[in-house]
Amino acid sequence: MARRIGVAAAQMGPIAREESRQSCVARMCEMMREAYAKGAQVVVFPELALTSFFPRWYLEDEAELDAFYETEMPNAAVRPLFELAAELGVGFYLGYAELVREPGGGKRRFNTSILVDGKGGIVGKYRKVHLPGHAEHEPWRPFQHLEKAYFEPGDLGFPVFEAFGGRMGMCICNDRRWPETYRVMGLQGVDLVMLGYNTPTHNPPVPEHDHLMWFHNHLSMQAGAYQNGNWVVGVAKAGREEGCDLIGQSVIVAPTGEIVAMAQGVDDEVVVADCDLDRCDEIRRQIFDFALHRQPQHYGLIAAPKE
Ligand code: CDT
Repeated sequence: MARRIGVAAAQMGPIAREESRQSCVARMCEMMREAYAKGAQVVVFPELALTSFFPRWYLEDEAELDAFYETEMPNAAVRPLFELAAELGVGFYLGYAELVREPGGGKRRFNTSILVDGKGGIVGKYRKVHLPGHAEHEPWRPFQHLEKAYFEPGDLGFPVFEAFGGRMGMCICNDRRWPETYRVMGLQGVDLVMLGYNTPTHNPPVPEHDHLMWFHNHLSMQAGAYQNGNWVVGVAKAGREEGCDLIGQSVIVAPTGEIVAMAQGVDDEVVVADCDLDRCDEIRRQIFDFALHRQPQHYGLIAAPKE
């Protein structure tokens, strides 16, 4: 039986600092309806899709910081999205900031995504492993990138979940630039990797790369798809958000590395592709047959602990 699924990349335009979660969820519900009408069975939303990208601000007030996180999922604000998913029979990937309260009063913070099935049930969770940016306030920057202060590295690895008739994987934004991300999921036979991103058009430490932001975005995802023989769906939060420009160009990439659908603008926008998961075999059998050709005895350094 053919393993085809309609996949939607639901790019979001900017989210203002004052925009409520209810408003974000209403925007996502509208896009989910559009995706469903266009034949999608699963919809991919961006990283940190319920709030503005708050790591751009140095926040000293802990209560102010905490307000950007979710302490339970689903919660009241997000429930309409889960209910619509169940009504339409459409699943989704959602990125959000997760706050875990520990019994002793401690707090753990993760940049998280979940995979929800067409019944509105959570089938998988991922916590971002590669956190970019810096841990201290750096006032010389035009905007901060404090992910290293506001999150700890994910502790769940790169799990793969049986859903939508195939093997689904997740990662988040900066993870997409790392070959290990895709390879660890590739070794588990992943068919489709979903990811959301918030990528500024300006990278203060290396402004000479600013004109390459769009190229590096696609380069990473196309390489990850081709080198492991899986589909990749990469979805932006885009546009001018609180004075900071974020790239768009959300894409759906085939296992051959070809872009089969791409968002045109930098606002809320849905693009859909009919993804044949069996196309993964074109690459996994004919080019990168791991069982036949991998030589892991030469790859030890990749997984060796850091010095
Ligand atoms: N959100 C996130 O991870 N953003 C980073 C910005 C790094 S600047 C090159 C990203 O990798 O897109």
